[in-house]
Amino acid sequence: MTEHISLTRYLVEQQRVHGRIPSELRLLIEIVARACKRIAIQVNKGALGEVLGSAGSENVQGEVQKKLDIIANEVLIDANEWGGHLAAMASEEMEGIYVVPNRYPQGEYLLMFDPLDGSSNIDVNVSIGTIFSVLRKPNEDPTRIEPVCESDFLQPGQAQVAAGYCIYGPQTTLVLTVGNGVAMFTLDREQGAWVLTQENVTIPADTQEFAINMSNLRHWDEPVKRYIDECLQGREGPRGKDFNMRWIASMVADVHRILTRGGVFMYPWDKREPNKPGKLRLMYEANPMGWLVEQAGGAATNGRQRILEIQPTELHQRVSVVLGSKNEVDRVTRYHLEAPQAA
Ligand code: AHM
Ligand code: MG
Repeated sequence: MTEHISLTRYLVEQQRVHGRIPSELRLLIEIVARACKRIAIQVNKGALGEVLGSAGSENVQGEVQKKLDIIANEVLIDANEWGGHLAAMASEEMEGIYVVPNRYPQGEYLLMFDPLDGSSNIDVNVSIGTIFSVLRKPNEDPTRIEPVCESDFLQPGQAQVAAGYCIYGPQTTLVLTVGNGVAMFTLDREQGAWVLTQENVTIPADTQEFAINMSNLRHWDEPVKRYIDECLQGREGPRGKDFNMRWIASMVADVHRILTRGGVFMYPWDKREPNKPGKLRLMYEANPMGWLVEQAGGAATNGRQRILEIQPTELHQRVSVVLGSKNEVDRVTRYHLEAPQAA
């Protein structure tokens, strides 16, 4: 019989063998995983649970909130505020940070999340997910008296101590890194348990599959046009091979495919809103996904710079994203560096 390794056992062994996870961080990860189970239940109910459709409100980014965006955000906050492991949380759905209320002890970690990524897929029953990123509160100076604040979150992605996502698809899968490779856990619904189903996830360095919203082609910058145009020329073009395209419109699902069989995902800067560096958010989308991809042997850049090295200046900062199979990401990055920089 195959031995089932639970999430708890995996984390305990990471702690014991690799000395990676202090018990408070283990508690944090387990609580996030439990919250994802609750979100999965709501997602599965769909129309029966009256969770579909718009909530009739907008978030700080001016995007219409779906009912499930708000439900997932509340589930994550309720699950995490009492454990004593966190100082504060930040979310795509909240303008400012959420400081752990005074009635609970404050811990040393900071949690960020996109509670429900791929919102446009909810009502059409296509895969969606929850993305999370964990940082340590900086300046652990015992004499510090100022309360935790937004600037404590503004750390580059390479400071993350844990990151992952949960995909709500045909299976519910939790994908996690604590800096020692990437592990995948599938939700066993009969047991209510997360079971380790893949360890040492590896992205092949080469690929013949790209993911980009092609309808934005006319708005892209030259290096992105050059790369995609070469892919589209297939076997007859400079790449000498045919490429396939996939676009699920949920970063979680596109990244999950790339972690499973390789590929390159791009959400580049475009001319529609030239003042925005990109569509996706750095702190709770690009950083955790970038770290997972790097931990699986892939690469993640904004076209010019490694995503994990970007010094954030705002909580809801946006960024251009190129991630996945290393040789393709390196190529796209080279095309950007060779081109004159856009104004
Ligand atoms: P969301 O966090 O509001 O759901 O938006 C982010 C999503 C990504 O998951 C996905 O890659 C992209 O936006 C889809 O964009 P588009 O609408 O251009 O297909
Ligand atoms: Mg998102």
